[in-house]
Amino acid sequence: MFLHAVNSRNTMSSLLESIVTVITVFHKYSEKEGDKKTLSKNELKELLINEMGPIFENASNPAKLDKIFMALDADKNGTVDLNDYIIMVTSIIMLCEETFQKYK
Ligand SMILES: [Ca+2]
Ligand SMILES: [Ca+2]
Repeated sequence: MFLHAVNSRNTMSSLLESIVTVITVFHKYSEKEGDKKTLSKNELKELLINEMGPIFENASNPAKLDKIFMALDADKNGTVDLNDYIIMVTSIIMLCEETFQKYK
């Protein structure tokens, strides 16, 4: 059922499609080097710059990237996993909503 929904992307609701995109983007970067299921600092940097440009412009600054990475790596094991990433995406959704309400 779930796989069928994911495979028939063109008939998907925009919310389901967005959820699949969130996961697909994570793997696009997590599979570049080392552990395929986690983001290294380099992989995170590329994801932030390419996919979140306007929000994380400062990710190309090594000191700023260190801070972002440490904040996301809640269990301090040197990698950002899907769970850490989803918490980041959720926080950004909340921020967007706040901004949206402010300027509505
Ligand atoms: Ca990786
Ligand atoms: Ca971690």
